[in-house]
Amino acid sequence: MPSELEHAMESLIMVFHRYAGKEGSPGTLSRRELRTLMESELSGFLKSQKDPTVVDRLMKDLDANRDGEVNFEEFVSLVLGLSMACEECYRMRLRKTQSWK
Ligand SMILES: [Ca+2]
Ligand SMILES: [Ca+2]
Repeated sequence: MPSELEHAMESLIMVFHRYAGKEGSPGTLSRRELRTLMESELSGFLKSQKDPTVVDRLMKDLDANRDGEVNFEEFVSLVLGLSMACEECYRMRLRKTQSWK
């Protein structure tokens, strides 16, 4: 039985490959695959971004090796960035509830 963290890592890998395998290279996300992934798996984040070019800008930022595709390493840096933002919100909420006591 995998632990919570092991399960989270496995989910990350599974989600990446589910979308990366749709077209072109099965090991990397094309722009269209990234968009589909964002729309299905990160729709909350996408909705909070009013800019319609957010996926294009994200793609440019993430593509560290400039090959026009997002590999797993580049994808993980996106998840990491979003997780850090979420953790910050979490801490802020925590602090608020504590100050109410
Ligand atoms: Ca692909
Ligand atoms: Ca790349």
